[in-house]
Amino acid sequence: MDMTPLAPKCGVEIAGIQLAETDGAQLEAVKQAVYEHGVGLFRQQEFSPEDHIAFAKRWGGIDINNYFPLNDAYPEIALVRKRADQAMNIGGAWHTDHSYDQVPAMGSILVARELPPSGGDTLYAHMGAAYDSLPDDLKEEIEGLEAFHSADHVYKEDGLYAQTDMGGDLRGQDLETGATHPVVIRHPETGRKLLYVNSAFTIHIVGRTREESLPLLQRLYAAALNDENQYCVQWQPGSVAIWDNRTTWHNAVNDYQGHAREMHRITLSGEALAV
Ligand SMILES: O=C(O)CCC(=O)C(=O)O
Ligand SMILES: [Fe+2]
Repeated sequence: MDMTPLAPKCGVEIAGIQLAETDGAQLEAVKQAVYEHGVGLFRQQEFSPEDHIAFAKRWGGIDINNYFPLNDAYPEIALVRKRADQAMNIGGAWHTDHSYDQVPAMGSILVARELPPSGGDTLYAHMGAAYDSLPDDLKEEIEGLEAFHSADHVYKEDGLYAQTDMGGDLRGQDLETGATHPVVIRHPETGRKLLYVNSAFTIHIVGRTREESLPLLQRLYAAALNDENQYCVQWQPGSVAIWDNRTTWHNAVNDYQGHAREMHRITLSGEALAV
């Protein structure tokens, strides 16, 4: 197994293994690499839906996403799909999945099933590197703060997606979400400090209104992205990415109008987050 960092501070390509055939020691090494680098990229995988489910079960628990359409034959697999005639995609802005849950999903295993002729990349950004790059006064300012997260403005029947041509595909539009997490968390496995707010789901700092919170949140969002801590996954047939929602943000680039794209996603269960 060969591990090659992909950007100075985000992502690792893991070659020389087939995920469907990993032994216990390889699985452990893959987990540590994903926790540390935020996203692991695997090329030329023979990875059927059955392999996908079996691998996710070996990793840990599976969370069923409440919103995305499910694969009829394999209910553990969510379809991250854009039809050729659709304009809106899923996840087309910087975010971290499930921060609106009190126990957020650990991450996802995403498998490319149908790709557009070009484009359709996924960007990742490392929130440990983002935290480290904050100026000292900003680090001090956010010490001990908590933030409230929700997905209601995105997924509910009057939310962002419902107003687009993707709304009809979604489930769970009557759900209500809300969770509070520290603004800076420690990774449960690596112990690294990570910035844990994101512009898609973080609503406000606890104890402040949204209006009072926005200047600080926007400073953090602007500081969180830089060339060194971002990596762009260019999908190919057979590509699989496994990412850690605590360590990274991601953003699915919607630049392939007129073409379909379909990814299979299994969401991995996580744990409560703490400083
Ligand atoms: O389609 C992608 O590349 C990722 C979409 C996304 O945000 C997700 O599956 O969580
Ligand atoms: Fe996402």
